[in-house]
Amino acid sequence: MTDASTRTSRLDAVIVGAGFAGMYALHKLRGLGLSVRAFEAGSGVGGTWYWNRYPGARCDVESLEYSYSFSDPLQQEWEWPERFSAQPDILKYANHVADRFDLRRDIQFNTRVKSAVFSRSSNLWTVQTDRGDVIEARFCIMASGNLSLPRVPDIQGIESYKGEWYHTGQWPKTPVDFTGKRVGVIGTGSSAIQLIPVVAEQAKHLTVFQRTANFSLPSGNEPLDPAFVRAFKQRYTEHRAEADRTPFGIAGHPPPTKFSREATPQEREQAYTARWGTGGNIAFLYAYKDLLVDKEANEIASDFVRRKIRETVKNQAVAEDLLPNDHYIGTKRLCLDLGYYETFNRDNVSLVNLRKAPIETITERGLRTTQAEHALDAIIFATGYDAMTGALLDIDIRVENGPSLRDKWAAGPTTYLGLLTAGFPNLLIITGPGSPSVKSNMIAAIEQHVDWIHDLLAHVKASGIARVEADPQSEQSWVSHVNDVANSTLYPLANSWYVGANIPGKPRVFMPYVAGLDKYRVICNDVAASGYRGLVMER
Ligand code: FAD
Ligand code: N01
Repeated sequence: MTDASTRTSRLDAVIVGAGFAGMYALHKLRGLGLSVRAFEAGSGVGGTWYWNRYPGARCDVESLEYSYSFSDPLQQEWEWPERFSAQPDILKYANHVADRFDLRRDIQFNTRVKSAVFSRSSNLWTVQTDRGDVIEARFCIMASGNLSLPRVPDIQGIESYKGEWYHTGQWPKTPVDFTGKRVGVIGTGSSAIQLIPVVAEQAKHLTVFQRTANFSLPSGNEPLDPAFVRAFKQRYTEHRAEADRTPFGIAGHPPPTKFSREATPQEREQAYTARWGTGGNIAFLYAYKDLLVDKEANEIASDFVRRKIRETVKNQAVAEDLLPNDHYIGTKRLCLDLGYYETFNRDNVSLVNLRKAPIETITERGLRTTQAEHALDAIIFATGYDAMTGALLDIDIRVENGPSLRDKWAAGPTTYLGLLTAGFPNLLIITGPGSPSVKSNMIAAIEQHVDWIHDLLAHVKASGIARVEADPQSEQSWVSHVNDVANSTLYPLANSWYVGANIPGKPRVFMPYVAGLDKYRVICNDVAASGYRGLVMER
């Protein structure tokens, strides 16, 4: 593996991050004849899939969809082994893409960008890294990820703990063997729900510390049938075009035609039963048009899943603790699992309901709640991320003699289209707050963003423009629109990372744009066709 370790001091564009966003941005911007370099904190490509090596990690959007569409030869030649592929296979794919498009020569690994300061007199960003690089660049492209800053909660006593501890988003490269160990998992989000069944198979005893019960559906994962894949690939291009016209960037699920109230109880039962276990959270949420906007409709779907939990978990006291009752189904990321609820039927697994017995402290030997001390050889923090804004605000981004991005976003992030933020010229954000990103197939969202940024930079180059930034009024209108759309749904009601509720002190702002990737794409195309309405450009 070669590493672009020579330090160029002047570039057209710096890209922060070499996950799926940074890799594609590098590929596309090279095509404009720009000098570009990506800086990546990890030692390899893949982003999420480089860091999340925890047992059980896999995608929840089917692999034939959760993959790049920009190159037909790539999508034709790549063979996914499973419907929802596991992390090692997704990382293999990322490495294949890096090799196939010769990306590594312009990626500097093991390098964290610490600051980026824009000068309005030179129209250049000065970017500094933790390895002492100082780079001047006209454009700064933030591909730093919105689930890339792992968060270990401030639980007192952690420094005194004598056992091993891990965070799912910073998993060691060498597999961890939990055989014969007493393991504790803190959290029951998507990461935990994937990890728990696998670790339970190994550990002597697994204790799951749950603060908020979550909804999960059986994924129905299975090896991909070669005949199915052959047929799928024959119409890959049409399939991707169809996906572009859907809210989630995923084709193959007919959009709902009925409201829940228009169906009889028997019809609803049939609809949810047909979707249970067939895989895909989209299929489930697509049962009726109003599932994510109408409380009553949602409650019926939520109740269906609660019944399934009661039927699956033998110990009814444990089942009751596992019943989600603090949010509407789908308003937090709807998890997919492989035997999550079944795992609680194992003799070596126990559940601690932290609502009844909150954590008091981590001790030398394990973890103490208000009711008991749990001796643990290992603790796994499946406690999530400082999402959407964390990685961006971790970098000191500022304009010379002006406020920093941290100052500007102190009350919550504001952007135009999720792509630019007023007052920070020549800064482009991929999957930023105010974009559909996490509410869609993220690779589809990434491709749409990068293509739009590519076209903007082509326009800037052709027109001799030195500085491009969002107009503050247009940004304000976009923020209001994002809020209006969110407030017409049930999403903002949940205490999720979509509103920053998982980080104490983070302003409560609903960050994703939930009108759908299809509608968003039309808006972005329209902005470009209008000569970039809402952007201020200076020569
Ligand atoms: P990332 O993959 O997060 O890459 C960002 C990169 O930037 C990282 O490698 C990071 O090291 C680097 N970086 C950040 N800050 C700096 C800095 N200051 N200096 C240098 N480097 C920096 N989405 C889906 O649509 N479907 C799924 O099935 C799905 N599954 C997921 C499973 C897990 C476990 C997680 C955590 C997320 C999942 N997601 C999924 C969301 C996933 O993050 C995106 O799909 C996608 O991989 C994001 O790509 P990215 O390049 O934007 O960001
Ligand atoms: O993180 P999360 P995640 N004490 O924030 C708990 C994507 N993803 O890594 O709900 C006790 O969802 C917290 O409890 P509560 C996907 O987009 C996808 O699991 O805050 N518990 C919660 O249970 C996902 O949404 C896949 O009360 C504490 C958990 O930790 C996103 O990444 C797989 C706590 C955190 O859940 C993040 O998922 C994995 C504390 N102090 C990830 N602090 C796929 O399947 C936090 N918790 C594709």
